Amino acid sequence: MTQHANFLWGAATSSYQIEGAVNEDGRTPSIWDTFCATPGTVTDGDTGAVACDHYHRMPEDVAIMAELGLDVYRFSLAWPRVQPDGTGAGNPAGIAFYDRLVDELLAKGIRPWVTLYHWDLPQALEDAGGWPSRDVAYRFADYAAIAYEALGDRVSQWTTLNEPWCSAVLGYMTGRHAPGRQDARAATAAVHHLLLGHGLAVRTIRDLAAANGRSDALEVGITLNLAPKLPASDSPADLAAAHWEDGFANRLYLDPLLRGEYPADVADRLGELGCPLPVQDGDLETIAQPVDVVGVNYYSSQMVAAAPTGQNGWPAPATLRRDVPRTAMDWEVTPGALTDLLTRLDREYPGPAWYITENGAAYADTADETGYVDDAERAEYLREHIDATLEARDLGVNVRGYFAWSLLDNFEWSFGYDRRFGIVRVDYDTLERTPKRSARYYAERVAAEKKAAAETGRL
Ligand code: PNW
Repeated sequence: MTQHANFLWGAATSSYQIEGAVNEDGRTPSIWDTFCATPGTVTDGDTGAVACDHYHRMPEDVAIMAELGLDVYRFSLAWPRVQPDGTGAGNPAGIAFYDRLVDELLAKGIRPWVTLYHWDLPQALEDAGGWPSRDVAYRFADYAAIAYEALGDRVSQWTTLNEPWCSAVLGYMTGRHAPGRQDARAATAAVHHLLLGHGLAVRTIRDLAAANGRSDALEVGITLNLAPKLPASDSPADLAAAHWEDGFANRLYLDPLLRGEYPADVADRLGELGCPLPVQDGDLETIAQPVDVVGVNYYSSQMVAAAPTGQNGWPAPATLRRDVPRTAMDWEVTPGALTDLLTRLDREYPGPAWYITENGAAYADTADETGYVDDAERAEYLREHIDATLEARDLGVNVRGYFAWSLLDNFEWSFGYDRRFGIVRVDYDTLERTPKRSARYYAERVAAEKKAAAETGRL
């Protein structure tokens, strides 16, 4: 694995949230196209059919990244563009878009960082059972091979999955995300098959990189959404509630990936609830393939208290509202918990390089007549969380980069276009892009940090 000379500064997006062009060049429907077409699922009936029209405006968006001085751009591939049926051969016309994107980035000196799966599963694979079906893990590894064969000559940074918790829990348990199923047993099967798919894909990518003499440059890993769960008091009941929440949200992914075993307390409880993890012989070895990188998507932390057991015996701890600022998502702004999270990760799961692969905030933006947004709150949110990240680095944590979420205002899943996370405004009538104050802040901060790093010669 490569150690970069410097901390990397970037911004992130995902395919369904920005691309639009859902029927072009052989792309087939994903579970999000289907979900958006289902009444009552997404605010105002919004869909990703046009989104930011990034598919047609990609060079303009890369030019904005270059103006901001970004080192690296994290984006995802739409599986139904690359391999429309979710099985079989790749689709040259769909792959050509990512070829152009990668070439445009490299021409501007921006490193491409590819995520293979940011939630847009080909509908054909959901129809075949989706992530609760073991077969989809093997289909994912085949897709990873197609993607790596197409782009691996120019892309060294590969992330398998974005936030498997969201895919499994929001997709198959609460039904808030596509495919909108509400079946806890299916959700825990999805957890295991997502992780298995990750491990199979890591193995596939490493083998292909080795066969092509590219292993030295390769950095492969996964991105998790991790949120500290803080007990409301030292009472045994509150401590147990926080431990369960940490187990179900965080340890259920970290432990198999980085220690090769599911956390026994969580796995046992899921079994008792009739929702076992469908582990077969050899699966944990596959899941625990060494990774170079673990991406951390961090937005908030939660304070947890004991509460009566919920539906069907599921633990249902209460989340307490603290007296702290909140974003338009109603998420509490808790930058200090990010420093604590990173120090805990490096201590309890040593080995990988950590990157903040998403961090940002939705606020109720108001644009002036030129489209400019004076989003002082978002700039402040970024400042506090960059400070928190660099504090962890200065404490010795192996954290190597930071990505703002998001480059552009975009399709915020079940909230549609009603929540804006961009550092760049998108006018959804004209599709015009206008950097916000937060983008100026970020560009200045990145420039200052790079200058300081060059002066001190810091690695
Ligand atoms: C992440 N939750 O999603 C995703 O990676 C992005 O695509 C998304 O736009 C961003 O965060 C902002 O929401 C999450 O309910 C969605 O805890 C929901 C949750 C967490 C992350």
